[in-house]
Amino acid sequence: MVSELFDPDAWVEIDRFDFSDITYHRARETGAVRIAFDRPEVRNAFRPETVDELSTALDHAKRLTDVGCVLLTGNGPSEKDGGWAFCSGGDQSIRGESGYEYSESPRDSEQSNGEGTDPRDDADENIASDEPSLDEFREDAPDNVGRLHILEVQRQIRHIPKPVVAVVPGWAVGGGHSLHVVCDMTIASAEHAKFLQTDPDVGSFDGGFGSAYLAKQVGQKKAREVFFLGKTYDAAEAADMGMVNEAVPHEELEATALEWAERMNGKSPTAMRMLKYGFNATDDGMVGQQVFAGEATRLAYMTDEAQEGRDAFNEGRDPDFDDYPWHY
Ligand code: 1HA
Repeated sequence: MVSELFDPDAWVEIDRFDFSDITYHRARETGAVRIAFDRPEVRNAFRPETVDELSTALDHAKRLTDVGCVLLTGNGPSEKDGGWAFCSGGDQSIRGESGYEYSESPRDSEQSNGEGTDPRDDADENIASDEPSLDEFREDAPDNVGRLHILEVQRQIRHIPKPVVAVVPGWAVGGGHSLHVVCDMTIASAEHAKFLQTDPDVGSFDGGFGSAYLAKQVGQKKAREVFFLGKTYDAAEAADMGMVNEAVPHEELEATALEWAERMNGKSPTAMRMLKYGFNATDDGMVGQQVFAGEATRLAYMTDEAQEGRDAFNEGRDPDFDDYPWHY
């Protein structure tokens, strides 16, 4: 069983990756993928391995040109006590002095597993690993350094050119809360979803999207309350605050999320991409401008006008833009 809320008839596993901490499926009927934390016994806390897998799946989902929506959720319930979770943030049991540590030194795991341990290696030759090979490090270089690379995943969610929906069946806590904040929309279980910021309880702080972007969603006073008082909010309260789009009956959570995906997939991919980047742009500074402008460049590339510029260069002649007006 993937998860009690998971409908096996609606999804097919993407099994090219050997994931241990997440599950990854694509919908049979619409262009959507479902990425789920799969550590329900620890309320879906993430460790570095989880973050690597999440990053790989998001990068893969980005490249699926027939997929218009990503659903991010947590499998459950916990076999131990029946508790539900979206994600409870960084796994505190493997937190070292400078961040979250791999269970095995990355160098040892590369040696013991040999080539292809990065799921991206044998997944698709177009999906290259951006990690340096560990034999490029000096023999005595520190290796199992603490990681905080969930922040890289936050940026992936922010920049993937399609909506990402947080589908919250239970606890969204700490770094898990920040993940829901950074997603484009959040749908939550009316009965079981609970939103809580424990960062300052464990001496951690997401001073980036997790707090600043939350304040854009719920207002400064309320966002400060979330972090400074650490109160727990249910789905209805979170919806009232403006950080959850809709609270739905627990049993209908995933089906409703899939309906949302289907609905979004009926829309123009270009319009959706430009909207997402347009929404991001004001908060993302020059990076937001760059990402938005990159898509404007793509649209321009698709015009005869830009193709005349390319053709003129390739043919060794001056470009002739006379047919193209100075639009106003
Ligand atoms: O803030 C950041 C970052 C900021 C900047 C850059 C990078 C960052 C990266 C990460 C983070 C953070 O995520 S910091 C915040 C880390 N998370 C927490 O502080 C949440 C800790 N957990 C809880 O507060 C509670 O467990 C809970 C509210 C999520 C659930 O409570 P509940 O339903 O009463 O269950 P509980 O019995 O506490 O937990 C069930 C099991 O899951 C327990 O294990 P067991 O006793 O059964 O062996 C519990 O230890 C385990 N568990 C839950 N959350 C975590 C966890 N184990 C490790 N890490 C967890 N986060």
